[in-house]
Order: sequence, then C-alpha cells, then structure tokens
Amino acid sequence: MNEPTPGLVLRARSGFYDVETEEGVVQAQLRGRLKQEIDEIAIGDRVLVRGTEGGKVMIEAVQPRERVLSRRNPGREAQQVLIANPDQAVFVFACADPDPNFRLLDRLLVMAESVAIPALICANKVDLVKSKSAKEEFGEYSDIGYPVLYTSATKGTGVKALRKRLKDKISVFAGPSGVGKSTLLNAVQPGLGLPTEQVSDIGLGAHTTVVRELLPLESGGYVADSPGLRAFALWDIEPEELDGYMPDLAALVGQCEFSDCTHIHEPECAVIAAVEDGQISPERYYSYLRMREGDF
Ligand SMILES: Nc1nc2c(ncn2[C@@H]2O[C@H](COP(=O)(O)OP(=O)(O)OP(=O)(O)O)[C@@H](O)[C@H]2O)c(=O)[nH]1
Ligand SMILES: [Mg+2]
Ligand SMILES: [Zn+2]
Repeated sequence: MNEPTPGLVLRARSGFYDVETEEGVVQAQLRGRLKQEIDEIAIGDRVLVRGTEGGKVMIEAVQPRERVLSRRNPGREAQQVLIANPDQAVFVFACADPDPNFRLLDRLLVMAESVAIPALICANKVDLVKSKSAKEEFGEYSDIGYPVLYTSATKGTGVKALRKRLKDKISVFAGPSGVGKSTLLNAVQPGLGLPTEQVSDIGLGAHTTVVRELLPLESGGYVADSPGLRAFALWDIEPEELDGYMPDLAALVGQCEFSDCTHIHEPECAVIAAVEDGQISPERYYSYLRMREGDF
C-alpha cells in the first residue's frame, strides 16, 4: 500500500479507523496535517490511505461528503456527524409490540427530507397483526410516495425484498427500541450476529454513540444499525421550512391564498381544505401541527 489507495471508513474510535480497501480492511490513523484541516472522520467517509515506512497506515485525504446525517452535539456548537454519505435511511417500526409511533415516523421522515436522504419504511412484526390492518396503517405512506416493506424478521416475511433494497447502498437503520431492527439485519444476513433485545439507550444520556459501525453485506452494500435514533437531537429545521419536507403538504402549498401561509388558521388554505376533504390524512396534519409548534 505504497500508493494512495481509496477506502471506506467502517469504524471510527479514538483516533483509529477501520478502512475497507481493495486489499482488505486496514487500521489507519489520521495524518497530523489533516487533523488540523478536518474536525473528525465519520463512518461512511471515503478516504485515501497509504502505508508508511514504519508500517503504519495513514489517512491522507478525505473526499468531500455527498450528504451527512448529523446531530447537534449537546453542550457544543458543532454538529456531530453520525454517518457520512448514507444512500438511504430505513425507518423500522413494529406493527405491534410496540405499537407504531407515527408521530416519530413523521419526524424522522421530515428529518430525512431535510438532508435529502431517501427513506424506506419497514413495517416489521407483521406476523403479530392481520396483514389488512398493517396495510391500513402504513399504506398511507405508500400513497405519499414512500416505499413501504411489510416484514417479519422472525418469520422471514419480506426479508428478501429488504435485502434487495439494501444491495449496493449504504443504509442507516433507525426506529424505536424493540421494533426489531437488529433482528431484521440478522435475518438479512445470517451471521451478522447483532445483539437483540438489548436495553436501548434511547432517552438516556446525551453522549451515547448513536451509529457505531458500517457492516458490509455479502450481497453488496453496507448497513449501520442504531439503538434508537432520537429525532429531536437531529432537528435543525425552521418552522417555515417544515411544509416543504412533507411531500403530501408540499404538493399543495402553492395553492394557498397567502404565500406565507402557516396552514394553521388561514382562510383559503389549500392544506386545510385537503385535510377537510380527506386528501391529507388528519394524522399527518396533526404531526405537522405538533412539529410546527416545536413539539418533538
Ligand atoms: N413477533 C415478532 N417479533 C420480532 C420480530 N422482529 C423482532 N422481534 C422481537 O422483538 C424484540 C426486539 O428485537 P430487536 O431486534 O432487539 O429490536 P431493536 O429494534 O434492535 O431494538 P433496540 O436495539 O433496543 O433499538 C426481540 O425479542 C425480537 O425477537 C418480528 O418480526 N416478529
Ligand atoms: Mg438493536
Ligand atoms: Zn396553507
């Protein structure tokens, strides 16, 4: 590895990085000079590495990021990059046990839209409910234009379709604790050996690492499991921008009487009219109102 070699950062911990290259995974350090130029390297970063005479492997350059998922770092001004260059977010919710929290799903979808990360919804644990009722609950999101997969990680339902969706992409899994994210990933790739039924750190201290590593998939692509992503920690959205990040509302705002319409009380509001005639679901509108009021 005497020439600069391209690689992908799979893991980052205290100054050492596992970088996947065509010669395998190497452990690399950041060059001193680079350390001053960039604050941190995140999983998903594409880098150039090169071996030194001393036998170390150094990261020599970091490619510009296409997109990032970051969160506000509590107590600090800076954003913490959770994952660089994700191709999609997979939001996993259970059809039951725990019951789906659509307010949280709506917040996660808005967050993904705001950073231009395509979202895929997984309605897991379909084995616990009637398939008709699962479709009634989650089908609304297909109508809005989001792909929805109905899966059972324990029965194997929909796992093949999910595997196909993950192929050759960097995907980050998120959703409440206990919905089956880790079980699903283990089903997608037996042997991954992700611990399940862990006590999640959702709601606990602000310093828990949310996304730890990128796991290579045999069929191509990478996944990052996460122990409960808290939407509010990722929030960086102005109230006036919100309607633009909800596709069902965004399609209509041009028809509101006032260009600065809040869609809360104005006359001749196309959004309110659409809620009244059933074109926009009351649930989604309720999510909008809650987010608009800053309630996360
Ligand atoms: N019935 C049923 N149970 C499931 C399914 N998927 C997962 N489970 C169970 O749900 C529980 C939680 O699964 P996990 O995979 O640990 O959930 P998680 O989303 O990774 O949870 P955190 O890591 O805490 O965020 C386990 O007991 C699983 O066996 C499913 O499709 N159907
Ligand atoms: Mg888990
Ligand atoms: Zn309006």
